[in-house]
Amino acid sequence: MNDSDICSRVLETLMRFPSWTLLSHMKPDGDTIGAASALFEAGVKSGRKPRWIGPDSLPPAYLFLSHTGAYETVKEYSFLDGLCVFVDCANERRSVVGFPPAEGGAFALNIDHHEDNTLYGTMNCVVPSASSTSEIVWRVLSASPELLTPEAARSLYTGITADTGGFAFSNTGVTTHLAAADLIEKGAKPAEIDAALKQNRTLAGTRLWGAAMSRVVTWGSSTMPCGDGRTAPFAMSWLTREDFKERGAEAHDTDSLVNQLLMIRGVTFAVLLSEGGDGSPDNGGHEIRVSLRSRSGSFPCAPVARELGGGGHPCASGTLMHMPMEDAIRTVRETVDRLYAEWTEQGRL
Ligand SMILES: [Mn+2]
Repeated sequence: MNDSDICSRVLETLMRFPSWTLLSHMKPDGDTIGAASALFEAGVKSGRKPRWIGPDSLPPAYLFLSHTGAYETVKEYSFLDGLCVFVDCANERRSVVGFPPAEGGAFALNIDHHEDNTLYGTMNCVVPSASSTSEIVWRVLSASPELLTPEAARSLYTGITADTGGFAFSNTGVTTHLAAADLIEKGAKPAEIDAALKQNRTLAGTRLWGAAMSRVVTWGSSTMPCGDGRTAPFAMSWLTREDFKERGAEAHDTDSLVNQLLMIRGVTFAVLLSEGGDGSPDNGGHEIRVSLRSRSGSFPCAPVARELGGGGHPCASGTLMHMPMEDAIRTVRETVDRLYAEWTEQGRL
């Protein structure tokens, strides 16, 4: 079955169920929020009563999108029936804990673009060639234009810009721009969306970025040394709990900060470590969120993330580490160096 067949079957499936539960992934990003917001709108337009849940609260920057007020933070469930739509979740553990539920006869529809998606759904609509889940949802809803309202168009355009870094990453393709053009025609306003997403950094967040920028380090490897006119390919920075506290900054203030490290000349691989939690053993102890980005087609960051217990895309991935910051910094750096050396040895670079 080709991608457009799958997309039309998704629409049929959606229309078969009178109640929908939309599930977004943990630490929700623009894509899972935009795509779910548009599906919620489509549900309302087609006379359904959708519900929208996820394990973490939505970042304030996205609250301008429709139906975000209906979003519920739910950590765990034991009962689910009707249609459950997993939105942008590579595996079922990325969303609310408890799937498959002990009770209820839920039909799981898995709509995603991660290439490591585990196909956990009753029905899987996984299109790795799509820039974003929002792009897939655009294809799905396009077959029924009355569902693609100006509000839905705004949400999907937001999801696509978020996952493509504003049409800049290598996942941006012809279809991405066709989708964007169609969404503008349907009522999405690029400048309004850009202002909502980008002109909203707090002063505390700005100062936090300053702290991360001022301590960034770069390094080479035994096979790609610095010097001799070559620049270091790896960059790393970190933020401790104290950094956040001193400036009154919050966890979501680091959103997209790691991408800035990729703007250093010569850098193709960037890492940001950011400390969360309260550090007490009762609450899980140390919690370091690791964000990885790669611009190099030959050395993706997903294998590094997997080695550290996480996952993601070739150009953007992440993991969570439970150890003191100094140990996490050392472990990440050693893992990058080791994998890079291995890949060089295997002639993959
Ligand atoms: Mn996505």
